Amino acid sequence: MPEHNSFHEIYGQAQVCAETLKRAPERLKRLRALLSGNYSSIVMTGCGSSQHLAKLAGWYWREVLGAESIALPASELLQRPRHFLKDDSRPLVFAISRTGGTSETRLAVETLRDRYEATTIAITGEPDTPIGRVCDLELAFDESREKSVAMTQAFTSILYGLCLLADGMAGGIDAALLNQVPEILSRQLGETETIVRPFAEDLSLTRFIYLGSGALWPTASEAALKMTEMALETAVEHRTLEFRHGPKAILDRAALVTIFPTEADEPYLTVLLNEVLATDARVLFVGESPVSHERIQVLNTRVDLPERLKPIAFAHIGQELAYWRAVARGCNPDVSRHLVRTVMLQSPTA
Ligand code: F1P
Repeated sequence: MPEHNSFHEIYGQAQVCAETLKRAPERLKRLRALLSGNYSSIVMTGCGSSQHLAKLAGWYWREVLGAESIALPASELLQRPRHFLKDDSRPLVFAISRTGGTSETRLAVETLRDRYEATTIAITGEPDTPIGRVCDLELAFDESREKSVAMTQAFTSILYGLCLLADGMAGGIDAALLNQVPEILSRQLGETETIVRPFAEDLSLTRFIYLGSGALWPTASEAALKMTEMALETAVEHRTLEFRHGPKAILDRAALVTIFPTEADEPYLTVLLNEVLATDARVLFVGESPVSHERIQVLNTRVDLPERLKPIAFAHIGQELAYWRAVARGCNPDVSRHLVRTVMLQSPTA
C-alpha cells in the first residue's frame, strides 16, 4: 500500500464522513443557538479549495433553504465588498478554511464584520484557529484533519457537514439521502481507482480539462486544482458548454476531458462529445454517456443522489486522478511546491 498521507486521506474519506454524520446534530444545535438575529443574505467564502467548497455549499444552501446566498473568493470580499453587498446588508458569513489561518479569509471576515455587522461562522479543520477567533462561532471539522497540503478528505467532509447543516435547518428534507453518503463513498472509491488510474499513468496525456455546469461547475474547478496542486500539471476547468466557444482549441490526442454532466446538459452532450472526439482527445464521462466510442471512458457512478448532492459523492474523482498522476510522475502528492512560499497578508490599515 502506498505510504503517502494523501493516499490514506483520500481513501479514508468514507469513514471520516461517517464521523461527520455523527457530529451533525451537535453542530446544528450550536448553529441554531447563534442564529437568533435576522440576517439579510448568506455569504460563503474561502480561498483555493475552500473557495470551491464555498460555491458548492452556497449552491446547496440556496437549493434547500431558498436563501439568498453568494459564494465568493475571500480576496474579492476583502478588496471590493461594496460591489457585492448593499450598504444595509447584514450578512450571515461562513468563512471556510481547513487550516483556519488563511489571511485573506480572516481579513474578509474582519471587513464584513466591521462594515456590515455580519454574523460570522468559521468552518475550519482545526479548533481554536485565528479565523475562529475573529468569528462569532467556530465549527471545527477535526475528524477530517489532514497532514497533506492539498485538501482531500477535509473537502468532502466539510462539504458534507455544511449540507447536513442546511438540511437540518430545512427540517431534514434530504436526511435519508444524506445518510447514505458514507456508504456511497466506500463503494465508489475502489471502483473509481480502477477507471481513473490508467489515465493518470498514461504519460502521453499532458492536458487536463475538467467540465461542469450548475451545481457541478465547482466540482470541475476543484478537480483541476487538485491536478495542479498534487501532480504539478497544468489543468483547466470550464463550464461545460462554454468549452465549445474557444477553449476547445487546445484539444488534441494529449488531452483528457473529464466531464461532470448535469441534467440540463443532456440535450447538448452529443454535439459536445462529437466535437471533442473529432480532435483525437479522450473523454472521462462521469455518468451515462449518450455517445459510445472507444475514446470515451464512462465512470458510471450509479450514485442515486439528486444533482444538488452529487458534489459530495464526486469530489473523490478529481482527488484520485490527481493522486495517481502525481505518483506516476514521481511527484510527492503530499507537498505542493508552490505552497511552501505562501506569505500571510496584512490588513492594508495595519
Ligand atoms: C486554503 C488553500 C487550500 C488549497 C491549498 C492551499 O487553505 O488555498 O484551499 O487546497 O491547500 O491553501 P485553507 O484556508 O482551506 O486552510
